[in-house]
This record gives sequence, structure tokens and C-alpha cells, in this order.
Amino acid sequence: MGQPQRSDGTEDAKPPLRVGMVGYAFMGAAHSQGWRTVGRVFDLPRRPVLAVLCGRDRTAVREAADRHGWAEAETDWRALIARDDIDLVDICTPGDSHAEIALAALAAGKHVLCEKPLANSVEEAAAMADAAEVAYQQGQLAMVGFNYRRVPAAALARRMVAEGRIGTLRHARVTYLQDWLVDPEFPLTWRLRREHAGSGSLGDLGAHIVDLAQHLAGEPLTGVSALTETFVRERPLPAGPAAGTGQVTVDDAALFTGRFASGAVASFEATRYATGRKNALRIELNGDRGSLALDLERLNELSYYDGTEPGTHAGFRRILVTEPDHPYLDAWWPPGHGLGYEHTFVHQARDLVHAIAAGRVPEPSFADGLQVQRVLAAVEESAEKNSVYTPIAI
Ligand code: SOE
Repeated sequence: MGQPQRSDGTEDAKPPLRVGMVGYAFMGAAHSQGWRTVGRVFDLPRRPVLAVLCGRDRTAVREAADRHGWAEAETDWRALIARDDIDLVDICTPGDSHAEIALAALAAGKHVLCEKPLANSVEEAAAMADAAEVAYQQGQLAMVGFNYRRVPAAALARRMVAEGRIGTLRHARVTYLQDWLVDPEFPLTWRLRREHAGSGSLGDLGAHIVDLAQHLAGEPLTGVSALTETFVRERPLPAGPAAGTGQVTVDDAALFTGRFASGAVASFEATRYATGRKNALRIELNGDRGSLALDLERLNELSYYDGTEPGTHAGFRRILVTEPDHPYLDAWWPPGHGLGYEHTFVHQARDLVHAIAAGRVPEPSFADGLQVQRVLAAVEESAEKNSVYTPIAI
């Protein structure tokens, strides 16, 4: 491919990375923000181009494309994948279409970014991980969108664990609390139906905390004991009160304990019924030399307790994660100015573009997504068997 020409006739030395995205709701908007901003903030080896946005409703997808900065709109994802002017397919649809779209995109020679959870079942996720491995031999890369790894404070926590700053891990205490289902009149959207979402709070929120806990710990979970509950079993259909009600077929809350490969133990809670908690992802790691704690509602901060300091003045310290040598921060604002939720999608795009340019498997890979899927399946199996301890194949 020759160098692309700018309108003033000069050459753009960076090869474009032409993105086609499927889906334009909440996650589509967030990913658009990432693709639109990333090349303006970070120095990248390739230039992401918001080429084509895809969705079923012609008018709505055209409007979304205009709003989010996409050049063209398509109504058929198969047509999008068939185009030879698309390098990467970004999947922001509900879980029931992840596998089909990702497998087709990989077969068509595209790089793939897929929203979490990777799929709705272990079988689908395994097929996707296998396909990603085959595609890698042909230079294609595939990544799962566990965006919270890209919160600078989370990336710093990972770095500090790897540096040994908390020593040997003993406990991980992890919760992800939201409250948008408290109202029993909230409609029966796709997230409340198993055939579309795979599971409820478990796949939606639990997938994030399983991934983040394993990522920060640097090791996988090997077994879980779980219980799940559905508090409101029938809800109004989205078409309005006259349409009647339908069954909720997923969990509303998932609680589980787990064991890491090293013998460290963990507790997890995922719910969309924690009144007053909006997006409260909290994780605390206790090691034999120190502890780390992160709260997504204060995402520019990381708490650290250095257990090697004398007891006289030891204590949890608040690290303001806005220094240029903190992860991702060298490209942003001066210290103290702070980042937010949307920046995780910019960082996700940055990391993927670098991985593609280097031909390196990006993290989290589809294999990582499959491993999370195995944990979710073990949680469901354990809950069905009255919390019996359920091992996870690694
Ligand atoms: C809804 O609960 C949701 O949008 C999740 O699906 C996202 O993954 C999470 O980041 C925010 O909450």
C-alpha cells in the first residue's frame, strides 16, 4: 500500500488502521471515543481511521455514525466483514453475536477487538480462542475489551504486584456493585435474557472483576464456590406497559469465593441491586509485605500499605495516579488533572494498535477471555449445585 496523501498533497507516513465497528449503543459510543481520540493523544505506529459503523437500523446507524465520527454506515455486518478496505473489526454487540461475528471476521483476515464477556458460553469462547490462534499465524491479532485493566491506577497496581511490593498474595477482595435494576419496573432488556446476555450480573460485572483480579494477581483462579440469586423474576417488556411482562432468565446477583493457583483466596460479589452504588468496582489485595486497594469511583487514586515500614508511621497511603511516569499518563495532562472512565477505551485502543504494529498477541487475548469464561461457567455450575467447590480447568 502506498503512503496515503493528505489533502495538502503531503504524505502521511503512518499506515492507516481502518476500523469497522459493529454496534453503537453504550459500548459502541465508548469505543468510538477511544478510536477517535487515541491518535491525537498517543504517538502511534498506525493511524486509526473510523471507517465504517455497522448496525441494523439504517437511519439510526447513520445518525450514530455522524455523531461519533464514522465516515460510513453499513446495515449488514457480513457486508462490513466482506469489505477489503477494513483492517480491524470491533464488536460492540450483545454477547449472543460475539462468536459469529468474531469467527467470520478472523476468517476474513481482519484483526478483532471484542467486547466482554468474550462469549455466552465456554464452547463459543473456545472456538474463538482457537480461531484467534490460527489467525495469529497469518498476522492477525485478537483482543477482548476488559477496559478496566487500562485504568492507570489498575495498571500501576499490576506493576507494583509484579515488583513484589505486596509480597506473596494471600487475599483478593473484589466487588462490583451497581443499582440500575433496583426498580422492579425497569424493563426486560436484552441484558436480562439468557439467550442474549449469557448470564446476568455474573457476565456483565463478574467478568470484569474475575479478569481484573486474575490480571492484578498475575495468576488464574483454580476453583470457586458460588451462589446466585434472581430477585425480580418478571419485568415489563421494553415495548411499554401495554405489552405485558416477561421472565428474567439470568442472575441478579452472583457471590463467590475462589482459590488462586498459588493458594491465595478471593471473594467476589457482582450485583446490579446495590442501592446507591453506581459503578463501584473495588478490589483489595493483601500480601505478606503489603496491601493495595482500588475503587473505580475514585479512579485516579491507588491505596498502598507498605508492611515493611515501621509500625510507628505505617499506614495506607493515597497515591494520586497522575504522574507522567505512571502508566499511560505521559501523554495526558499535568499531574493532578485526572482522567475518567472514557480514557480506558483510549488506552485500550492504544495498546491494541501497538500490539498489531509489533505483531504481538495483545492482552487480554481471546485465550484470556476463554479463561474468564471458564470461571463464569464454574460459578454457575457451583451455584446450581448449592455452592459445591467447582474446579476450573487451566
Ligand atoms: C452495565 O452494567 C455496564 O455497562 C457493563 O456492561 C460494562 O461492562 C461496565 O463497564 C459498566 O456497566
